[in-house]
Amino acid sequence: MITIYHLSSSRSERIVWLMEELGLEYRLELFQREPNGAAPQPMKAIHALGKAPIIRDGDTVLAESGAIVDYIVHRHADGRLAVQPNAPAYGRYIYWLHFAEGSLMSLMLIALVLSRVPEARDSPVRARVLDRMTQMLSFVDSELAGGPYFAGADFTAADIMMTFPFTTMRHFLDYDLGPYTNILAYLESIESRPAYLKAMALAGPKKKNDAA
Ligand SMILES: N[C@@H](CCC(=O)N[C@@H](CS)C(=O)NCC(=O)O)C(=O)O
Repeated sequence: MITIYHLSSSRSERIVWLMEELGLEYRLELFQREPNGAAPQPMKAIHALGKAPIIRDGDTVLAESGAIVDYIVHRHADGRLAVQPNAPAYGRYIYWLHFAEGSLMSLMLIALVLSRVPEARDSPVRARVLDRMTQMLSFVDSELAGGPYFAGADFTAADIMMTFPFTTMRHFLDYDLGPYTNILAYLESIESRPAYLKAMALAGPKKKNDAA
């Protein structure tokens, strides 16, 4: 059985959600963040970087949420919630699957770090990063216009990767989703999914302002 090492208020909620969507059994091991927001030392005994999520599946220990999602849907779910390479939606699927960490979360983390540096408040660098946030959020919003999901008609693992930046991440980085009506409508549909609700009850954020 897969063990999910879950850090409070973190990306590892994605893996709990994925397992709930797939109806797969798992064991959940919970870790609380240190007062400064870092993952606790025992997570480093499981994986050298000690960052969440980490899973154990027999002899395999795997980190990196996108890799874990890909691993689980192919190794344990016969490709359910993935899009097959010969399907028309495959390009969209892998784009959003990777965009979540590769582009969106990396920009949000820069914005997060700058938001914690008082001297950066009025700097042109921060203004540029915020401009890029606006550009990226507008892009995502326009891409969802044809929805209902990131890959198109069907809910996929790309949705599991793409939701965290608009939900739990906002407990760390305060930004306004108000202008992005397609993203808001999308989140409403996600938040009505029983598997999502169950995963958030088990592994969702409990309080604001932990460090990401
Ligand atoms: N790109 C990685 C990021 C992993 C990551 O930074 N996880 C955060 C939680 S959301 C973490 O463990 N932070 C605590 C720390 O770095 O000590 C992924 O998607 O898994």
